[in-house]
Amino acid sequence: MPHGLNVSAIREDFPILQQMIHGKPLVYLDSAATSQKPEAVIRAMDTYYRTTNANIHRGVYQLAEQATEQYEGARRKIQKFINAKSHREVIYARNATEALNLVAYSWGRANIHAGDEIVATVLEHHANIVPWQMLAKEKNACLNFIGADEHGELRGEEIETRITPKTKLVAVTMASNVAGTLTPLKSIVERAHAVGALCVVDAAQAVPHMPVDVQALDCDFLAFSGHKMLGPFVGILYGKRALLEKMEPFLGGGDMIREVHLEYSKWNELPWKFEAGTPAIAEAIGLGTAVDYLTALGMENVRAHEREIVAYALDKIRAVDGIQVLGPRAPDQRVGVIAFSIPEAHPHDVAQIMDGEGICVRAGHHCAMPLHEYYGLAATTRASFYVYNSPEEVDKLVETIRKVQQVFKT
Ligand code: 7TS
Repeated sequence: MPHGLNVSAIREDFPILQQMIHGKPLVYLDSAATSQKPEAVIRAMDTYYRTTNANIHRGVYQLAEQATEQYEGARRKIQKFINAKSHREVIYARNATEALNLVAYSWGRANIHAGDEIVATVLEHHANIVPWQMLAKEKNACLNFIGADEHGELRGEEIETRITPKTKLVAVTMASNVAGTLTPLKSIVERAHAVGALCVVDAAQAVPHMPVDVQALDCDFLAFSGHKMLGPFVGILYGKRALLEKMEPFLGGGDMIREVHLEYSKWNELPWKFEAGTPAIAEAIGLGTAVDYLTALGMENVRAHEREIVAYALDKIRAVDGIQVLGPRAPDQRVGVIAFSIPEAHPHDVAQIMDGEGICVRAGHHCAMPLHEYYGLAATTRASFYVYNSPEEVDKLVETIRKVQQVFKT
């Protein structure tokens, strides 16, 4: 195995994959929406509730100290995983969406003014469009988009022309959840900084699938979701410390303060200034365990496995007559997401027939309506892959695509 992942051994770690759906083995091809969880993550959360459950940061008794240690320990694992300089740069959020909204609210509302430009791309998930639309509307700023070509690759020249001296913020995905495109992030960050703008990266489809080093990228903010990387429902915002220090809090309440008086309050230090109220403690601990699991597999190996499986799937799916596949042609330029359209069948019908075979795929616009509009498609069917998917499962997917074509043959 050139990539060093033993998929059949990995599958044994995922209890959910052991079941049958409609009498067929479950083939889970929707990890871009949420990944499955290994036994170790489920156990970490279960153990927390059985043995350690207490609120953090406030108790002096042993359980509370242990809970705090585990919650903060998980933060340090995540810090190391993305190579952040300090644990103070790693903020727990509800999900990637909330992490991006935190930037729009706390940084955006103080730093975007009338006439400023915010630049995003047509590849973005709604989570990296709508907060900027809201901000632009409130501030009378302008929201511009870098376009893509027919293969879902960003137009290089537009990185230069759209990001201008008026640009204050560039919001860009690292990997598209529909086209699968890996964007030229390094040059986008460099261009943003060259005009004095900041760059916020939506890495929801990248951090789970490849090594991501925030210092090497030099991005200012980076958001991702624990639930797409074998962990539970919790998200992360990375931000450069100097920026976070200057920002006002997002939500107000307990834990994010140092002092509260009736007339005024003083904020807590980083990262807790951005963590108001009791957080998702068990989830944070579970994410720490997911990071351990991925680290043990090796993120280079995870990437190599997905590159292999997506190359295999692209070949097989493209060989089917009359199918339209979105995204870059080269597997090196994409993550393990393949959205496709079978012209004679509606994606919901495709997904339903797939379900009958035990195959989970997603149908719809995948929270990327503008990208579908850009390509003149109302919806697509999407298969997405992760560490537990095998070539045999790709074969089942392709077999079922052919079955769909038979059913809808005119
Ligand atoms: N950004 C990207 C690129 C995503 O793919 C998603 C979720 C998000 C942000 C938001 O993540 P959340 O955890 O805050 O919801 N993507 C998908 C998907 O493709 N299908 O369901 C959710």
